[in-house]
Amino acid sequence: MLKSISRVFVICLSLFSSICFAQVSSIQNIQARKIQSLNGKWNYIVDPYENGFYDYRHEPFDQSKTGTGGFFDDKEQVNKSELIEYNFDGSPQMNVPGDWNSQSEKLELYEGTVWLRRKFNAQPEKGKRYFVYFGAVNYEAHVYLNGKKLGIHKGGFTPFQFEVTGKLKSGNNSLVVKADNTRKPDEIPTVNTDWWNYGGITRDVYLAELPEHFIADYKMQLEKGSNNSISFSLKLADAFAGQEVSVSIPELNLKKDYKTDSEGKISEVFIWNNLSLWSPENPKLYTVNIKSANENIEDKIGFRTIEVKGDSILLNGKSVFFRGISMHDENPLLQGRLRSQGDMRMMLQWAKDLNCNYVRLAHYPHNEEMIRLADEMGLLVWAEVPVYWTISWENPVTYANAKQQLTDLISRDKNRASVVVWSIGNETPLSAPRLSFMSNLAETARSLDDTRLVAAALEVHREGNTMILNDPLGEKIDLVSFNEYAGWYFGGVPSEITKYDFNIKYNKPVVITEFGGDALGGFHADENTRWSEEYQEALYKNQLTMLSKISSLRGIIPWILADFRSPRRQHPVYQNFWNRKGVMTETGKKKKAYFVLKNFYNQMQEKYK
Ligand code: GCB
Repeated sequence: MLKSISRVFVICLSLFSSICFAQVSSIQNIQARKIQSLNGKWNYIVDPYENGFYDYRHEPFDQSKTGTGGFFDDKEQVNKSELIEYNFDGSPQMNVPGDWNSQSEKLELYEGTVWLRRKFNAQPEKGKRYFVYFGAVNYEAHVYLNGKKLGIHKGGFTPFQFEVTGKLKSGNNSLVVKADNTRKPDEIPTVNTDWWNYGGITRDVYLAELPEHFIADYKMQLEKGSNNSISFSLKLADAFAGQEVSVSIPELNLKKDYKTDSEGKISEVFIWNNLSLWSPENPKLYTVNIKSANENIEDKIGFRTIEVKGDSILLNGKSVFFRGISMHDENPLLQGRLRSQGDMRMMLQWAKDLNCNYVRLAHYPHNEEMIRLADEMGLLVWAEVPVYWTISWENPVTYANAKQQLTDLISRDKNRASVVVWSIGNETPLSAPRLSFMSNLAETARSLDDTRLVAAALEVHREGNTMILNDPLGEKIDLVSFNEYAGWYFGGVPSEITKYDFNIKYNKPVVITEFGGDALGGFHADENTRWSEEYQEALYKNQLTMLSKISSLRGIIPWILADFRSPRRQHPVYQNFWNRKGVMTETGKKKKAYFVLKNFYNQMQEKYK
């Protein structure tokens, strides 16, 4: 189950090049390692024609045998007659982490290649291993150190790293990233989404220094359905046997000593009674220390169970109602991706103020820090991969990409008590190839982690006034979750919503993953007037009345906490590239619907006490 850093998937693009690229699952708990931050000001060059990558015959410089001319060389003119048509030092700077769209007006709508360069000092020591680690780059990253290609990574929201042992220079080093956020039909996500395609190095960058035989990965969680059976496993970066490792939780006086086996692994399940279980009401985290000869990793881990029984969801054995809200990885105030812990805390605090116990982090993996904050602040999490709308279901490379993103998400967040649901996608249209693609993803999620629920946001279809859910994928997942936009995309004005009823094929807990409608904050009219706060308020009231008819309703996650940016939303008066379905505006003002929802959550909290 554990994925090792040494498990290298080498994908050779040998048909058209001699370059190979490697993907490894990321180092567990990077923040607790010896790291040097490579965040800060990076120089950048906007390159719409990819001049820095291809020569005039459109041959990639970094694959030609006759020397290079690519921007990754980061050349400076030394001889006055030398021709070099780029210069990082003279180019503008942007903040990393940070999307480019929100940092330069010129780049607001830009999709394509931007080169980013950071110079840094290093003093590599013998016997140590070094990695450059990226929290996320959207979407395709080509990474170069001192002019040499380290590799390629695809996928805009998951971490990755490249080993630079032996490649790092003592003194000054040049790290160059070609980030390309061009949308393509066969990628994950595909060309069509309802969110801003923020490009760039959107999460932290580190240089990590690690000892030989370092601890690549570990997992510590309660076994499914048990409140005292702790499963612990660990994997070194290599198959080194006999490494002594101790694990302790000082607060519990718990200490265990192990030795790695011939594969460099440890795996044990042990009983420990009287754990204070994690829940939104009691977000208890224990400090866990994992020590080997050369490492001392500290983590904060919560223990809880999550299960489905019939149509109930049991958190620590007790029936729970998900008082949810969706959010994007976006700070509406800055109109860009969340860049700091402060940004993230603000969004989660807004959810808490609404009396939520649950957040859907839509529609792709959010920052690791966000999940750690959810652990700390007591919010359950629905975590998702960007398998969104019309994916290329029949392309095996697309499937491999989706599977990798899901694997990397689960690998990164498996020790976070807050995460209770792995979502394998959103609103994917019914077809046989899609069913097989999605079923395989569901199996992947279960094989990597059998302690959490697996779900997807499905769709309903309508016959008369009945909304029918009979998607065959429903068999393979734990929740009946679907998006439903009565009163907005269909069904007339809000007062007509209550005419609907439901025909749901599966006897499983129902968690509505989306409903909602747009309202421009501050625009007031009667409840039949589109875009008004009153329309949205009436929509919420009637939705809640309609949904309360579902006896197996165990949660709702309205769409969405705050207005967010989307190129699909073009009404010049009401939208202006904003999706206005937030119950809060882009400046954090509460719309009328906010209070309807909060009131409902207060009632649900009482009911499920
Ligand atoms: C949906 C999508 C979400 C959109 C929303 C909308 O069903 O899942 O990403 O933003 O509808 O506003 O239409």
